[in-house]
Parts: sequence; structure tokens; C-alpha cells
Amino acid sequence: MLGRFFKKPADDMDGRVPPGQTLTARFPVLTYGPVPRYALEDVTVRIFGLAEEQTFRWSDLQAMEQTTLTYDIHCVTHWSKLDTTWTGVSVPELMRHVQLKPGATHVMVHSVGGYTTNLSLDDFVRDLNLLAYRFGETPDTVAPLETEHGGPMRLVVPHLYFWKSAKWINGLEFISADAPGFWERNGYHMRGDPFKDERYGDGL
Ligand SMILES: Nc1nc2c(c(=O)[nH]1)N[C@H]1C(S)=C(S)[C@@H](COP(=O)(O)O)O[C@H]1N2
Ligand SMILES: [Mo]
Repeated sequence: MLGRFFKKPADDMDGRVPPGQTLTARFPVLTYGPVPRYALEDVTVRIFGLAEEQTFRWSDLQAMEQTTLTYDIHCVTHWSKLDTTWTGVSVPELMRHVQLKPGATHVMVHSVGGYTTNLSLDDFVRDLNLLAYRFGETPDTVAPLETEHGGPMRLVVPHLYFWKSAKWINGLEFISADAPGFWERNGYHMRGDPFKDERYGDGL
């Protein structure tokens, strides 16, 4: 069953590997639908819903503080990948440039092609979350994020299953109640904490 690139965790790696997960040294691609191709210069992130409407372009994002972080990622399809390195704008840094309106409690993240995923503001506005445009298997090999992995820019939310890390991000819609995104409507958990094994929602 386990492919040659996967290995069972020797132990729980000091609690780093969530229940039911297997380590991989590869970086599997999981995309629903076609892969869009456009340049970093053409990235736009539209802010709408319960926030002052505005659109960030690459030049706006580039002018913000840039952050490089190394951490583990966990996919609901049972692979985890340790020590991935990402460079981008942290969500708290981005949010310093966003004016929320009263009542905003959640965000619907939108991607080119129509993919969506929902997050509470508590899960969204965290120091480790990045709008990332560079990735490295190691800190020494950081390079522009490959198209298949969400390049030119994706969200990375490492504390939740990787379906929350929307690739080809182009919009943040602030909303007043939780609502399901694409996979959440199709049976995945509304929050998706890997350490709580929150894979599927109540509907399944
Ligand atoms: N726009 C978009 N973002 C997406 C997806 C997608 O299909 N479209 N798949 C999600 C899922 S289910 C996972 S596991 C990760 C996979 O990211 P990867 O292909 O870089 O491994 O992206 C997430 N973000
Ligand atoms: Mo996934």
C-alpha cells in the first residue's frame, strides 16, 4: 500500500506527526480542476464583504514586510511533510492594511478558477499564515513557487489540513458567520485540525 516515497513515522517525532498521517519526502500535487497560469505581476487579492473594498496588487504586497518560515504541512489525504520553507507576506502584516467592518468573524478565501475555503478570523490571522510566493524543500533551496503548487501565490495555513491553504489566491471575503467552502461543502470538516483528526464534517 505505501509507495516507496512514503514512510511510516518511526515514532511520533515528538508530537509533530498527527494521527493517521504518513511522512513523505515528495510534494504531491492535489488540485481540483484546471491549473491557472499567470505572472506574479498579475496577482491581485481582492478584499470584499465586511471590509473596506480594495485590491492588493503584487507591487502592494511586495512593499509589505516579507517573512520566511519553516514548518510542517499536513494533507487530509494522509501525507505530512516536515520542515517546508515558505516566503511571503504574513496574514497579520496584510491585515494591517485591511479595514474590517463590524460583524466580520470569518473569511472565505477565493482562488482563480473558483476554489474557496473558509476560516475563522482566529484561524486566519496567525503569525505562521503566509501569502506565499516562494517555497523550498529546505531553507537553502527556496525558489519561486511552482505553478502546480499554487504559484505565483498561495495561502499557507500550516496548523490546519492543507486544503485550507488555497492555491492561486485572488480574494478574501470577510463574512459574519461561518460558511462552507468548496471541500467543506463536499464533506470535509469546517475547521480541519490535523491534530484532532478533523477530516470529515457531520454530513458524512
Ligand atoms: N485553488 C486551489 N487551492 C487548493 C486546492 C485546489 O484544488 N485549488 N486543493 C487543496 C488541497 S485539497 C490540498 S491538499 C492542497 C494541495 O497543495 P499542493 O498541490 O501544493 O500539495 O492545496 C489546496 N488548495
Ligand atoms: Mo487535500
